[in-house]
Amino acid sequence: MANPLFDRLFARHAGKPTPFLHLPDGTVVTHDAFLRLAAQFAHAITAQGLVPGDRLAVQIDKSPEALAVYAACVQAGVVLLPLNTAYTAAETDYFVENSGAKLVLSSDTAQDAMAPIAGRYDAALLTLNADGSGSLSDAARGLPETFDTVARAEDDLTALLYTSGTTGRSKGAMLTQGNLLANAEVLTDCWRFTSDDVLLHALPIFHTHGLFVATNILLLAGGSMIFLPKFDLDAMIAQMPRATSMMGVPTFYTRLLDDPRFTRDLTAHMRLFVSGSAPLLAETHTRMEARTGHRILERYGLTETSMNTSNPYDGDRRAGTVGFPLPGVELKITDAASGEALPDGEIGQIEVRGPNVFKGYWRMPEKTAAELRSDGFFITGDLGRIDADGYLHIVGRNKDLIISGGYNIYPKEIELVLDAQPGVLESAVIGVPHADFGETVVGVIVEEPGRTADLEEISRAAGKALARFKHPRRLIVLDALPRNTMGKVQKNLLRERLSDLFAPAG
Ligand code: MLC
Ligand code: AMP
Repeated sequence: MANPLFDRLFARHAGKPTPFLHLPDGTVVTHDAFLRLAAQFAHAITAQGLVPGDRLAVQIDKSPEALAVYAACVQAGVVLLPLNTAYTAAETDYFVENSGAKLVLSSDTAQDAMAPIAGRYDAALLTLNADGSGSLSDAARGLPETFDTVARAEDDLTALLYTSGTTGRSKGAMLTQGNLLANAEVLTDCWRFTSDDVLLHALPIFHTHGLFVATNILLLAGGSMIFLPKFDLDAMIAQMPRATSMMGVPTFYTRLLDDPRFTRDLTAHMRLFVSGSAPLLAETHTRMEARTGHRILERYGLTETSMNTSNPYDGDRRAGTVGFPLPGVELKITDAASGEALPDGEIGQIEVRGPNVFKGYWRMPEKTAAELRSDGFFITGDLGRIDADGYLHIVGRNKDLIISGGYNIYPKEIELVLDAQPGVLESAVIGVPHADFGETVVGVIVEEPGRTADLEEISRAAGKALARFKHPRRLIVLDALPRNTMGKVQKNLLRERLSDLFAPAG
């Protein structure tokens, strides 16, 4: 019986002793070993009572076993809900409740914090640690190494990826088998991935970039990945000579370029460097070419759509642009007020349609209707312009969003926490330029009349409520927030005023 995603990405490798994952300690996980483990996990997961369509929430460290959970879910028709390991218990609580997850997977160390959450929503709890140990592995040991793949249609869900919202409530983007497969096929082709490729993989696997873009392409092409637990400069430099390709966020590139060991020689074996998830400075592009001779290939995507545009593999990769729509993707620039398409050259909102575009937000029909038009076009919230040669330039966002080191941070969520603190009348959270993370979070606070806000106490409160990467790196007290005549906070003015906060000294 058919399961398009499993058949195309995984089943074709069954029984093959070819390398799939190269681990930093020299161990190699073959395709065959990976699939046998995935089948055992599929048995262990379904033994918990999960049936096709049920959700499995995972908040676990990156490891080959963690990746096998993805394969197991696809094979068993279970919907995967990967969560950033940095999320606090309070944040995770919402995802488990909203998704109605039947099973939660955490590490042993997080088990005590997770147990009450799982208990509250009647979900089972198992563990999987970075070294592959845990109660899931215990349960899987000795189970059959093959699993009867569950039949799925292209329209069936594979994953729920939560993206934050401008209202502060995260939304679960429903990604189908067809969405992921279409994108993987197009990208494998456009970026010329083959079974000879070895991808240097240092991205987290709880976001679309590391989980779907990187992994699905390499599975489809039959290549392998040097699978690092996270971005680590020394490990990247050590492994680079064995790799043919790398996918990263701009911070990867600026960190590599700040290291004198990152040279033309070190990258001589590489054929492709891809960047995305955040704007790549033209300066980084230029420095990269001058240092290594490689021109970074920048592409543009979103959780809801996977990848939409890419600079060309052959042809001019233009700094400061994200290239052309991928085959099968329709893209238009529209007027935000009327929704009408604008002529090339004009700035407007970017809308996309194609087999890559998600099915909607989990159990949020109003939010789906607000962003996904009935004709299939998705309103990305990004602002762009198409130049005379057809290249797309992203010029801004009409959603209030900060991207720090490739992580999306919605100011509203942080403002809600700041506003609730004693002595705070109101707050505005903005992103300011930061050399390492691209942008970083700054909280602007207005105190209640006659009261003083205790900034240290506020930082502590934010620390409890929010994942570390969302914490304001600076809290600034102002007498008032700048507002326009409609009463709306003018964050652009705050950004201008505070743009030098993290500027390098001198
Ligand atoms: C870690 N920290 C961050 C951070 N990552 N703070 C802000 N922004 C981030 N992105 C915190 C750490 O908790 C730590 O806190 C401090 O900052 C310094 O940590 P570090 O050691 O310098 O960070 P590191 O662990 O090296 O992580 C940085 C990073 C990582 C850039 C390598 O964030 C990363 O891998 N980002 C990739 C994100 C990604 O995959 N995005 C794709 C989304 S999909 P303390 O306590 O020490 O101060 C998408 C669609 C698309 O957007 O188009 O692809
Ligand atoms: P996410 O919601 O995490 O999937 O992030 C998607 C957002 O990342 C997009 O809406 C863009 O704002 C941003 N993004 C992704 N790729 C690029 C890029 N190459 N240049 C600029 N912004 C990008």
